[in-house]
Amino acid sequence: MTTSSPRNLPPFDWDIFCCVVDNFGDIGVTWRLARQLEQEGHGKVRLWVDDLASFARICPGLDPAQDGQWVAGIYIQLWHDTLPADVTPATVVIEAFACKLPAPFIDRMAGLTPSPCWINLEYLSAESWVEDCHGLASPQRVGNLSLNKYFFFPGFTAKTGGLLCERGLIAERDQWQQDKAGLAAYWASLGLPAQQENELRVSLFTYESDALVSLVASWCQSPTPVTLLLPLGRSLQDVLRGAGLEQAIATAKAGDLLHSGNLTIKLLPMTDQAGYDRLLWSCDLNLVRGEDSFVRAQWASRPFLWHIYPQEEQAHMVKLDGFLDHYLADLPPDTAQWLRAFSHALNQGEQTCELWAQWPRYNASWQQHGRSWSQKLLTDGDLVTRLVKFLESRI
Ligand code: TRH
Repeated sequence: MTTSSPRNLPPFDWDIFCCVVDNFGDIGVTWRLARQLEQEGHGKVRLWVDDLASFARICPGLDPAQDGQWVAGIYIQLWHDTLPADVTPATVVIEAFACKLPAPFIDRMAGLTPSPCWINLEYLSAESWVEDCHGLASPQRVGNLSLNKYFFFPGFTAKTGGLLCERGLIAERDQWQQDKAGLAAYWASLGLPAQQENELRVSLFTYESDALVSLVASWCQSPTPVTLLLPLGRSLQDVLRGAGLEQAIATAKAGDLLHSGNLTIKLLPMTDQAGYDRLLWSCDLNLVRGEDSFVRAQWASRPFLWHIYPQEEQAHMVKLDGFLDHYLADLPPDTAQWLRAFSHALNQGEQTCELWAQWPRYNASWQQHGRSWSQKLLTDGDLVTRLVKFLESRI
């Protein structure tokens, strides 16, 4: 189960294990966590990833052919069946999303004194049970030893682990959003003119949904211009169908600029995460998905719609409503009702034309809400601050 490799690696403070289930969310979250820990001075981080090709899509500096490599100050180790012979577990070992650590690695953890602090970083959910489970210990038997594994749940309330948000991110966002010349230069870098006074700019990074077809059709018929920024991916077909541009599906590529009625569609390549954040900060409305883009849309402080990752037996709708209960709590009841109906329609593939027709009525209060919401989320600190505090009370 082990191979030797002369690598002269430093002792690590953090080992983070990530199994890429599908798409980019698992690696997206762990990569942000790794960088934030390193950049904010919490020590040396090693990130174990089982799929470097997916990772490279959001991290252009990564070479998927390397077994081990340093990127942005993080040591990235390809996680395969064979554990490097010289591996010593770090002080803190994070198993992301219950990804199951390799048994020989757990044996080595158990052989250390003091043993590493073992954290299972869970998926984000706004459901109320999360508060009861956050921070709980689960004793694990390793030979005749016992190691505690702690459940760490991200979340939206003080009794959870909070959300990933880098120090300085909010100030950077504010500066970006206030810098008119900078924004014009950004749009120009994407091959677009500066935004017109009455124009709406929307980013869209969702899964497939029939709801997109009717939404995009509404934008085509909008009395004012709409520009859609569309990173190439799973929503392409529905979007182009909605725009009546089926013939462009087969040949669509990043950089293309398409027109239908009052809608302009700009197809974008995937960028690194900082580039995606800037896209979210620049748009008036963001359609996002999964876990990480969903959180980042909240830091953009702009209206957003969440296309949640679909689960069996509609379990995701319970999660969606759990979030909406928090998110909509401070909005006027009619705005809240409309937004809930809109979120349900997007997630259940229903018609959205009539819902979209209400946008001019609710847009202003939604915009305003975006700002207060992002401030409220940080009242009790970001995820890394809470994680470090949690560990201090355990180590
Ligand atoms: O990609 P996702 O759908 O990921 C997931 C996974 O499927 C996972 O298994 C599931 O459990 C989880 O969703 C809920 O959505 P997410 O989480 O938004 O991740 C996308 C990542 O891609 C995010 O880190 C942002 C990043 N990204 C870029 O870095 N550049 C880009 O251009 C774009 C469009 C996204």
